[in-house]
Amino acid sequence: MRNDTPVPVVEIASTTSTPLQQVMDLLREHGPVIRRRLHGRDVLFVADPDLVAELCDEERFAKHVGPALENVRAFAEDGLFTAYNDEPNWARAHDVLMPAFALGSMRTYHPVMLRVARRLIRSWDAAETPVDVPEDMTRMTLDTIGLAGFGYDFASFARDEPHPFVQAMVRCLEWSMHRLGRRAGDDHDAEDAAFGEDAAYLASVVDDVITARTASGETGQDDLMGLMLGSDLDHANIRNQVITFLIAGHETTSGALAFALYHLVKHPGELRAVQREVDALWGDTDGPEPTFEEVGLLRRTRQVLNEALRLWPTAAAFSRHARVDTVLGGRIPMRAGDAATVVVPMLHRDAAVWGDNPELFDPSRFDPEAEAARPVHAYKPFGTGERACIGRQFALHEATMLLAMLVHRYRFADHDRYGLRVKETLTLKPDGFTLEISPRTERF
Ligand code: MNH
Repeated sequence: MRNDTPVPVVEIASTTSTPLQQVMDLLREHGPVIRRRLHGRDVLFVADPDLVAELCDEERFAKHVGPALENVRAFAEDGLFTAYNDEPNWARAHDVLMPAFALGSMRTYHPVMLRVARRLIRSWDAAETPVDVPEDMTRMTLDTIGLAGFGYDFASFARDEPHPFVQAMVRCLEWSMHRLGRRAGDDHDAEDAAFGEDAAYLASVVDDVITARTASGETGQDDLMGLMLGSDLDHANIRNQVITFLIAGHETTSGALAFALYHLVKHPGELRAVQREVDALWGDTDGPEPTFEEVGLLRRTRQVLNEALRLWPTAAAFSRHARVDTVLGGRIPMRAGDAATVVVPMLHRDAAVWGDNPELFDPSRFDPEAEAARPVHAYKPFGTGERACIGRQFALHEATMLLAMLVHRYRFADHDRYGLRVKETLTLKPDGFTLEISPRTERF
């Protein structure tokens, strides 16, 4: 794009239930940077890799808590994800919790992750009907973060319906997303009252989690809860962190797993490639006991997840604001405080970076040589800089192990020829994706 090309201005209301995919379409139509006039606000949406690289410069830009995250603040307040950069509790909690996410800490979580992976397998072994993939991935990731982070068992596989915490959380996320599309003058009292009840319920579950832990006397444990109870974080902030981690710690990982299975089922050759990898490791062992080190060896499986997160990064947008008056890309003036939103799925489809078939699912894009040849800011499923995802290693360890165990154990049948519908609840999931499963009888 020439340097003096004006930024297209688009005025289209957002009353859709898939606002992110609407923005993706607008970027496809108008080019990789647009200004959108939305309900009296002006939002700059960016997918151009050079502009995103500038937005990732921590000297000039910082995380922006935009309207969407402001709405999430209504129930997560100053938790890590929604805290303002200069809110003292962000740095305080970040310092307290960082050690729990160092690569070495994953070793500590490994046994719990394995235990919960087994729950999913037991449930799938017993399942007679097609399984609901996103729902079961959510059971798995919620139980994992509950147990690994807080020693609390949601026991999701013992329930027919998703845990009420999940239901309330999804409604809170939907409320915060739909609130963005509100028009002035409409009456939303009933929605807001229902939201208030859900938010209060989330807080009450979290208070139970905290009480259970303090009552057990095991406050010295070095998981997230132990670190926080042993710190000078106050009760209100600990509650906000627990809500934050219970949500951020499972919702996106389960979506990533569901998309990965979706792509594998649609690309049998890629499925065979990961099966070959796990068979080489575990052969005909019926119930392998993956070790921590083995998960690190599952290169192809990890590449499948990376590629799933390229096409459908489950936390699909993040925002940045200018620290000082500046000019983005030499042509877009921004005042200090002005914000831009990175539309990650479109960044991840840029043809100059990803080649002329960016829609194609191709895990070999994450071969080490291909990765090394790419600009560093071309792939951003976990955000950027100081406020990037703290749980990245956690998510990738958990998801890689589970995906490997599933492809080792099951054959998958795309029994209803599923056509992808991406559901948006601030995060992304393949809506209504079910699979018929049976034991694998022959291995490579
Ligand atoms: Mn996570 C921040 C994506 C898994 C906890 N996460 C972010 C951001 C993205 C993101 C993007 C930055 C948002 C922004 O800039 O506004 N996170 C993901 C994805 C997965 C994921 C795609 C899984 C796949 N995240 C996890 C897990 C945990 C977690 C697992 C916890 C165990 N994430 C967080 C927290 C933050 C965050 C906490 C906020 C960090 C901060 O601002 O200090």
